[in-house]
Order: sequence, then structure tokens, then C-alpha cells
Amino acid sequence: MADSQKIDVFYSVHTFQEEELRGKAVVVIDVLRASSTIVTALNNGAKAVIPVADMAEASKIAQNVDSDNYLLCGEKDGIQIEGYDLGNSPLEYTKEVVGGKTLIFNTTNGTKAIKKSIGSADILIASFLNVSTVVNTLKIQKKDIVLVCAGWKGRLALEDTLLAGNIIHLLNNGKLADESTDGARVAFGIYKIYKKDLAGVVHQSNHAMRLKKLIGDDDINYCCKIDIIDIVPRLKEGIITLQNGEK
Ligand code: 3SL
Repeated sequence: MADSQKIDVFYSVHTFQEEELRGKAVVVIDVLRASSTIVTALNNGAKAVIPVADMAEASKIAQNVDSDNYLLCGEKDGIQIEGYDLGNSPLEYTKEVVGGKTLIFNTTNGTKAIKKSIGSADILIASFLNVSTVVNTLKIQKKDIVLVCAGWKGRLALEDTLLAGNIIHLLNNGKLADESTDGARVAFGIYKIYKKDLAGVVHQSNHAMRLKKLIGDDDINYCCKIDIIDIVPRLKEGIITLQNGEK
């Protein structure tokens, strides 16, 4: 990355104002599970994902589209919303189910983080699944970077912090720039401590514990896989698709 490029990290939707993202390249991170699900859905042939802030916005869009081509997807507190076609398990978003469909996507923290980032210069969606491809995309652009972690209801999420640290580590070839922000230092430091056992640490996170009680381990195991997907979802004009002709 260019020497003059700065990286900052925000740890939940509640910890920044929209103005702080103006002119920046934003990377939205929600390892468990919204960003992992978006990456998986687009990799499996979904045409587009429309992130929404809440159920009212989701219903409004759903009422005005052809239900053969659109799926209503998402969760509240980890559970599929009643009347929705899909929940938020990335494992549900197979080629057979999402191929060619546009997904109206509504989640507790992840889609809110995406919506709040809309005034920035560029918005990419990152997960462990596609981390290196996201980093390669960031390396060839010159803008300052903000990593927006979705967190959980205003609180820091360990799994998002680890991915933010992983991105900083890859961007800077394993070093931390002298003039790094406190946010970047914390993510980088946590990643360095735990990088040898990322999956083990994610399994101990508060959100993994919540999910295990609801649905078991499968989604967590999947969301900890590194670089199994080589696409970068990008938000433009309110819709997430694959960047520049991927797939
Ligand atoms: O908060 C979110 O956006 C979700 O990803 C949370 S959950 O993993 O579906 O519980």
C-alpha cells in the first residue's frame, strides 16, 4: 500500500459518525455472520444483495418486486425472521438456492454498518473467507482506509477485531506504521497475539457462544475458513454486487 495511506478501525456501528468516512475506502466486517454470508451468496451466483436497515425497509422493497427473482433474507438476534425465505447462515446460501436471485438482506448489526457507510468513497465487504482478495483490492487504490466492524449492539466483537488486525497485517507486510491510530494498533496487537489459533479464539468469542446455543458450531467453523473465496463484494448505489466483472 502507499506510504501515505492511513488506516483506522471503528469497533461498532455506534462508534463513528458518517462524516468520518467521507472520501475514505471503507471495509465492512461482520465475521459472524453477515459479511461471511454476503461473500458466500455472491460467490454462489446471487445476482445482488440489497442491504437494509430494518424490517420496515425490507418489507417495503419486497412488496414492490417480483418474488420469483428476489429472496427476503436475514435475522433478528440470530434467528431467521418469520416470513423470510432465508436466515443468516452462510451455509443456506447455496448455488441452488441463491443462483440468479437478488437478496433483500436485513441483519441485526451487519447491514446497519453497511448502510451507515454509504457516504464513503468506496465500500467493500470482507470476511476471513475472502481476506486476501480484499487486501489486494485495497493495495491498488490510494484512498485512506477505514475498517468498520459491525460489532454487536454497540459493543466490540472479538472476531471482527481479529479480521481487522489480519487486514492491517497483510496490508503492511506484518508491520504497524509508526503513525497508526489507536484503533489500528489495538486490532493489529490482538491479531498478533492470536494469529496462530484464530478459529480457536473466534470459538470463544461472545457471539460464537450465543450462536452455539442457537444453532451449533457449523456456521462458526465455516466463517473461520481463510481465503476459500476470491471475490470482493462492493456496494454501489445501495446495491452490493461483485466488483468489475468478477465471476
Ligand atoms: O448482527 C448481524 O448482522 C448478524 O450477522 C448476527 S448473527 O450472526 O446472524 O446472529
